[in-house]
Amino acid sequence: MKASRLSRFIENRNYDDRLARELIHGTGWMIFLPSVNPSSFCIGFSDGKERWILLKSREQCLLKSVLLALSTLLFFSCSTPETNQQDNQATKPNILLIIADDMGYADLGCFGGKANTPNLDELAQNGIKFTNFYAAAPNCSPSRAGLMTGISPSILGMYNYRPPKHPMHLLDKEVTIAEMLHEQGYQTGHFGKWHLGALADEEFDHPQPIDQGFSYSLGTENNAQPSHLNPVNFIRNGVKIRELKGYSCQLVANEAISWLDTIYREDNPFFMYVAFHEPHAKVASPPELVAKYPEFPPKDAEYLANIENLDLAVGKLLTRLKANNQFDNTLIIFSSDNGSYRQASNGALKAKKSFVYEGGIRVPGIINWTNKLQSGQTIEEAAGFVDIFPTLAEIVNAKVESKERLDGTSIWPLLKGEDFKREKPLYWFFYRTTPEMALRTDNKVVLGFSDDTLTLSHQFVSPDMDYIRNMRFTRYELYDLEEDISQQKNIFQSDNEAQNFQKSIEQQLNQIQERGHYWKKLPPDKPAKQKKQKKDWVRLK
Ligand SMILES: [Ca+2]
Repeated sequence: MKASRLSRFIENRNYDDRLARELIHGTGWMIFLPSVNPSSFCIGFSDGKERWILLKSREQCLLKSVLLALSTLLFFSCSTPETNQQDNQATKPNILLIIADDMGYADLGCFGGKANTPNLDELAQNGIKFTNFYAAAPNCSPSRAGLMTGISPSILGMYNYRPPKHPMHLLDKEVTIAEMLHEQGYQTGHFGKWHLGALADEEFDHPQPIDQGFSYSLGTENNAQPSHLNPVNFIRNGVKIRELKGYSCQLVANEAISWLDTIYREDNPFFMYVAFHEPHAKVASPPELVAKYPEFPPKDAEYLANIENLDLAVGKLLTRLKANNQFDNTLIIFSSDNGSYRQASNGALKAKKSFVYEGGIRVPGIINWTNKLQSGQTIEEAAGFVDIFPTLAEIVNAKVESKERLDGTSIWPLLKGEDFKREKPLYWFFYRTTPEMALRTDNKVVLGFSDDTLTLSHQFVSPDMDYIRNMRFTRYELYDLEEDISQQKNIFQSDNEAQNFQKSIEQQLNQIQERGHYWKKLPPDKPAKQKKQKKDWVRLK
């Protein structure tokens, strides 16, 4: 049974007394499933039909304790689709999507960085390195929403990063990579940061990883707390767990390996979404790795060691795949959800995390698939997060409903060395900083400034929605990225095609304003004293 359908049963509180009685009297067979709500749990009852009941833990606590021991094993026998199981392994690749959090364009060794990253460097060397690879937004939540759906986060309504206890989330109706692959017979697992909505929070009825296509999940709603070391806020399949000992990236890699060893069944291909928390602040790194960077100030050494620790965790995962002869037929994608908050980590790029200048959005991009892709390639064509969904859909031959909603284009022809034509320009919208929007066509990027006087609370608050709906650009910048990667020479006044670029970005803004999800119930505005001036990169510098 499809996980999202199960969640709808849970949402509908589809409680059936007769089924409950049969269950308790032991006819038929039953499956325990962790519920999205930690105070309740769900029991599946099979009598040839897919019927499900929800029991509250207080009412049935004894039953729960007996069933808990059976849960993990049986959970997966339920959530695996029944079709396409026989020939998937031969025809479809395993897919491993690895995302770093706040890693800059120039952090990895193979991108000229100072951190020691042999595993990711080797992955790039034996695969494809993208030098113009883009996150979907300059911040966590919107970028991950674009990655999961192939749709611009501003259309999805993910206009901002998602603060704790906030209504904004990736809507259940959106189809994620995990849902698309699950339908194609993939066994799916999420490991690490989520940041697409509230996790295991009774106050918010947000779709959980299981509702978005992941049949297994261990991770956090947002960042590892109190830091990467011994995090206390991990949630496994809807259940909050206690402090875990160790560093976040190693814990996440260990869980992914454990999933492969004990839960994954090799008659299906797998999709693993590994979203490391590193190197997002608060950084914590093993002292022996920090000691390898004595020439750097302590804070920088801690950051670089953090990148190295992430690389070691990636190496551990790859070693596991190689040991089981799974590496060669695994399509591996590595990137970061936005640019670094550390300027040096973005190399020559202008600005950093939260800005739509290149430093906020251009990130490392590596794709490796030994069985199919030529090694040692460098691709300069612009590509990015929103392209991943259509690319994977093409590779696994999945039918995409509402294809016209996709903002990304399949880069499968590009990966194979064939002609590639982007269907829609890449663009980035982030209203909390200025410029508010960037749109790239070939080598040129146009930026729009609203020059508003909006002051900002830290949250996405009620007046912001109307600001997004009504804002207008009052000035523009244009850069030729092939000539000017650092965006130092604004050619808007001199470029012959400037008016066309202006028209393109205005039209795209209009589409956001017409089609972007409208949040009706947002937190109220904050008192003026809690507000900050909107960040402007030029003024900041
Ligand atoms: Ca981030």
